[in-house]
Amino acid sequence: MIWNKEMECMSREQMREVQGEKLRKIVAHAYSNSPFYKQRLDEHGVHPSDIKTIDDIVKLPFTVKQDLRDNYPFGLMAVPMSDIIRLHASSGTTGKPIVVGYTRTDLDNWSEAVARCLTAFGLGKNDLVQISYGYGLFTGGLGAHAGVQKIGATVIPTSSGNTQKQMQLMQDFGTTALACTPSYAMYMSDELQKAGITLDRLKLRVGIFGAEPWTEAMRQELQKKLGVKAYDIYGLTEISGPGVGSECECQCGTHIWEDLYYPEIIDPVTLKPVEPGQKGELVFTTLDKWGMPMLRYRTRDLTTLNYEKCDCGRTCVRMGKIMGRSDDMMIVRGVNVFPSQIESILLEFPEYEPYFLIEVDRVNNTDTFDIQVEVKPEFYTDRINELVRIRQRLTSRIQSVIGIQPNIKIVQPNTIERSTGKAKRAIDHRKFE
Ligand code: DLL
Repeated sequence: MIWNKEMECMSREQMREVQGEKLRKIVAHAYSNSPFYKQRLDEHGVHPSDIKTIDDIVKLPFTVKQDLRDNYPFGLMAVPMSDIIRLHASSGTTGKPIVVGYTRTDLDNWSEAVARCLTAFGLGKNDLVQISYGYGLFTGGLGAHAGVQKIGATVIPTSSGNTQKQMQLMQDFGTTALACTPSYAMYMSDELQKAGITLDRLKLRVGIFGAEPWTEAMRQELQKKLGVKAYDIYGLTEISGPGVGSECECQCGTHIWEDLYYPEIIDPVTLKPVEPGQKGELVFTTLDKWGMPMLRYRTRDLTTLNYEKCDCGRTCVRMGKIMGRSDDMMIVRGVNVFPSQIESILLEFPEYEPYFLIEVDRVNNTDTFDIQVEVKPEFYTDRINELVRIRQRLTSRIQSVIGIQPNIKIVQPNTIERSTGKAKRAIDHRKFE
């Protein structure tokens, strides 16, 4: 099923027309109503009249997270506050939170985007969707909520946490779809197993997982453990929230709803567009968001775009899995390390749990690279030789994939903190002056 066939399946030429038309309007709106954008565009010598087709987007300057921080809280709004009917915020790890504001039209467009995602997952009126993303300033809970209502399915607004109750309701209500971060889904599946709740007592069939990077190996694991088809849903606060794009039944790339959110991939160093299909930093322009439009916002997410038509019939561009944020990437002893690489490797080993914590520090001018991992309780034996052997295999595998040798620390089962939201999987203790 396709929620909005017209927008999701139009030809590339038509889409470019729609995008060009919308870009002209949103740039004119931002220029006339946001002092921030007026100044930015003036400084770059660009005027709204320079924007004629979607190709002209490259004339626009970029917007970055620091712009949102510098203009905290409402400096990027392009409508009077009386037209803003919702605020969300994202705290990030450092500094002031960033704040976003939505008009009624913005909320409608956002729920339209989420409705497209949910329909692409095969959900409809008869489904019961348990939303275990956090409700509140985080966009996950309320964003997913509005989309579920839009398609006429039943919302079970549990928010995150209180896992025992989540499991109870899941059984009692016959939840058919679970929406949460993949790390919370993994934790929940372990708890279900511990509680002896077998899959035949559940009606789950779809997982709506996103808000953090996760690997194909993790998908296989979650599908097996929860008895669902696990779909990726992507989004970010600055651009609206969950539902900027999602997979379809083919599970072969995340369709971006391009009539609402225009994606580009740039080289994060030269800031020039990369060759088609190449990896780079994802940049979004919101084409239909009026409260707080974003022009060429640099997401820091690293991925690729594929414009080939999908087997599902949708023509909207497909984004590859997010490799990680360029912010998350750590350079350890000169080598790029992404937490998702460790996740994939751990899932290759039946002995290990997919929970881990990377800690990097610098001692005597050399980077240390420690990884805490848990073995499954049945492998956590007193036989020290056994553990040494398992540890050695993991060390070699990580060294061969990443190129540097980690110091693996096997910790007791259930030691690494379980997450009900976005998992924290790396800590960098190094001080860079
Ligand atoms: O995480 C919005 C969201 C909520 C998306 C629920 C999906 C589901 P932020 O807190 O602003 O918003 O974080 C946005 O999270 O730039 C990516 O780095 C990461 N991210 C979000 N979805 C995915 C995904 C929400 N499916 C940041 N895969 C983004 C990988 C993701 N990373």
